[in-house]
This record gives sequence, structure tokens and C-alpha cells, in this order.
Amino acid sequence: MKRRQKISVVIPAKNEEKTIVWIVKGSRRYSDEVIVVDGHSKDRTRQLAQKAGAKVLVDHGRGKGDGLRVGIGKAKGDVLVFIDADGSSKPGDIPKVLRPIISGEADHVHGSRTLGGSDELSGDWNKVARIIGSQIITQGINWRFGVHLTDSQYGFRAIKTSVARALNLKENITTIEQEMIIKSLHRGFRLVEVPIHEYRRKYGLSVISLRRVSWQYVLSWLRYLLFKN
Ligand SMILES: Nc1nc2c(ncn2[C@@H]2O[C@H](COP(=O)(O)OP(=O)(O)O)[C@@H](O)[C@H]2O)c(=O)[nH]1
Ligand SMILES: [Mg+2]
Repeated sequence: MKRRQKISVVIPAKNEEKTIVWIVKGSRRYSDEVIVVDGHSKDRTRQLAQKAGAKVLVDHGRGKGDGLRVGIGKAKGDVLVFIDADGSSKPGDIPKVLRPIISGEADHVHGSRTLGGSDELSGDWNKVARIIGSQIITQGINWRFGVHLTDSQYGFRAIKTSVARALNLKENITTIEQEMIIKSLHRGFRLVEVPIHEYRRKYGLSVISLRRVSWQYVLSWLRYLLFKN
């Protein structure tokens, strides 16, 4: 892909030593800068990321949203790509999320697992609850803004750095995904969805507890839908 804009890949990672080298090396092929934002890992995530060629930053210990904000603040590129470290998204798909921005059609591109399929969103009650909750949130966004999104929760996205900085992001946990989407719509940025397949995380378990965070999803969804801030 021909590109003149500089690309920074931002990878939030907490205890991902088994996959961090693979994701950093893969991401370097498509970018000018790879930043791993570490969530105070207790394993060798930081050391391995650095050795694989990433710039390593540490978040404030508040969650993935905090980590992404640290990356947004420090990245040097014109365009940011956010990709998880757990192996659920493939670096080979980075050109797919970048393409609409490089071609000038979009300011913010997010991956849709509804269009691309997911290995993570079925198989047990927790996963089914996640897919139902995420669809309700997405339909609320569609109703509020008259759009036709199919996903609002996937962490694989590309966004112009200037746009990410203009969003005034506040969420500390994974609710930052819906915050980015809703605030982009409020501010009239061009949001484009592309189909991306989500794979099962390669090792370990998600660190996110649905029971603990579900009320935060509902509150942040309502707050950003109702108020432009
Ligand atoms: N910097 C940072 N990254 C985190 C934190 N919590 C999770 N992550 C990373 O965020 C990504 C998504 O987390 P994951 O547990 O897979 O959540 P899920 O995909 O929503 O189930 C992974 O790359 C995690 O390593 C955190 O507190 N800080
Ligand atoms: Mg995951």
C-alpha cells in the first residue's frame, strides 16, 4: 500500500508475554512506529516488547482505556492503529483498517466482527451475553445518530491522530471503544466500518469481568449518547 502519512500502531498489553513479540513484529511491517502500552504486567511483556522493536510506555494502572490514552498522547504518527496484544487480531489485517483513511474517505475506521466473524463471541453464556449487550449498545447508537453500524466494541481500529486527540476521551476501561465511536459521530467525523475477523485469544483468559463492568457500559453509553462532551 502506497502511503505518505506516518502510521503509529498502539498495542495495549497486560500480561501478554506469549504473544507480544508476534504482534510487535507483525505490526512493524505496516507502520513507522510501534508503541506497546503496558498495563503493569507481572510477566516479561515490557522487556520482550522492547527487544522486538517497540517503544514501551506504561499506563496509570486504570485499565485498557487509560493505556490507549497514553498511546494517543505520545504517538508521533499522523494515523493511529489500535490492535490488541492477545492474538485475537492479526497484524496482516492492518492495511484493511488503514485503507479508507489513506484513500481520504474516512477519519476513523473500526473493525466489525459482525461482518467479519468472531471466534470469541460464542461458545459459552459469558460470550453470548457479550454479543447481546454489544448489539443493544450498537442499535442504540444507530437509533441516536441514524447510522447503520454493526459493531461498536471491537478494539481493532484506525483513527487520525488529530481526531483521536479531539475526542477528549475519558473512559479508563474498554468502554473507551464505544466512547470513540459515539464521540466521532457527535463531532461529525467520517466513520467507516470494515469487516475484520476476530480470532480466539491465543493464550490465557480475558482480563475483563463482564459482571463487574456491565453497569459501566450502560452508564457510559447513556452519558455519551445523551450529552456531547
Ligand atoms: N495497557 C493496558 N492494556 C490492557 C489492560 N487490560 C487489558 N489490556 C489489553 O487490552 C487488550 C484487550 O484485553 P482482553 O483481556 O483480551 O479483553 P477482551 O478482548 O475484551 O476480552 C489485550 O491486549 C490486553 O492485554 C490494562 O489495564 N492496561
Ligand atoms: Mg481479547
